[in-house]
Amino acid sequence: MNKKKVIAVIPALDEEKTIAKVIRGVKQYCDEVILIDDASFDKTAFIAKQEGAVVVTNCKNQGYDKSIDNGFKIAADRGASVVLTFDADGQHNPKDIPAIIEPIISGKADVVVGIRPFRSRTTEHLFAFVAKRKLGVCDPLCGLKAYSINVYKDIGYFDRISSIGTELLFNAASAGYRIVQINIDLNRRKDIPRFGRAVKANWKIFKAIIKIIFYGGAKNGKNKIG
Ligand SMILES: Nc1nc2c(ncn2[C@@H]2O[C@H](COP(=O)(O)OP(=O)(O)O)[C@@H](O)[C@H]2O)c(=O)[nH]1
Ligand SMILES: [Mg+2]
Repeated sequence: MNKKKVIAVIPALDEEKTIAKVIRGVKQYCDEVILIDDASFDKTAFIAKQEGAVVVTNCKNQGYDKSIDNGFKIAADRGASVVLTFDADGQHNPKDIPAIIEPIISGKADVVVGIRPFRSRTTEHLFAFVAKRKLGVCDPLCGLKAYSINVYKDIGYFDRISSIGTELLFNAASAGYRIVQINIDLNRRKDIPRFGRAVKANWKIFKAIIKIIFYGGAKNGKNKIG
């Protein structure tokens, strides 16, 4: 039987404090790790290479969505069947990976989305409300998601509207792909989020909501997830 190749894509910006432990944890459950270092000022890329990740270093900051999109292209070229996204800051628990990838490996789902036990920002609640009503997605901004590579190959693009890692999920949901949602663990971040402090991060999320409503898959709500 052919084993399905699982590749993790980790977007990272200045995460030297946590990246070694994150990669070690993720490697226990994935065949390969691709780290997209988005012009970090610190040693994130150096440490990630030492830990055996495939590292892409952007010369200038391209943003979360472009970074993930690039990671998916590389994962597809490297023969991935399942691709998951995982944060570099230590908030996610690698022990959740088997449950996140299992529905795809066993052919029961095309996309699996984590549901975090808490959300930090007001706009995250608003985004979740919109996503739940439109498509039944409870926690669209959860950074821990897994995809069958076929979804990416069929629909593609994370970076068309830059909606913080939600575009492919919404387009897949709208197109009728099978979405499964799973409760995950979440540690608290000890320093400032790389998306910025409260006002900046809330503004980014608010723009993402508007983009998803008007341009993304969410406007087509006919394929509700159960
Ligand atoms: N490639 C890339 N990664 C980013 C960027 N901003 C944040 N990240 C990464 O995305 C993940 C989530 O970011 P974080 O600031 O912790 O968001 P929060 O968990 O919603 O507070 C972390 O792994 C960050 O290093 C960016 O501009 N580019
Ligand atoms: Mg975080």
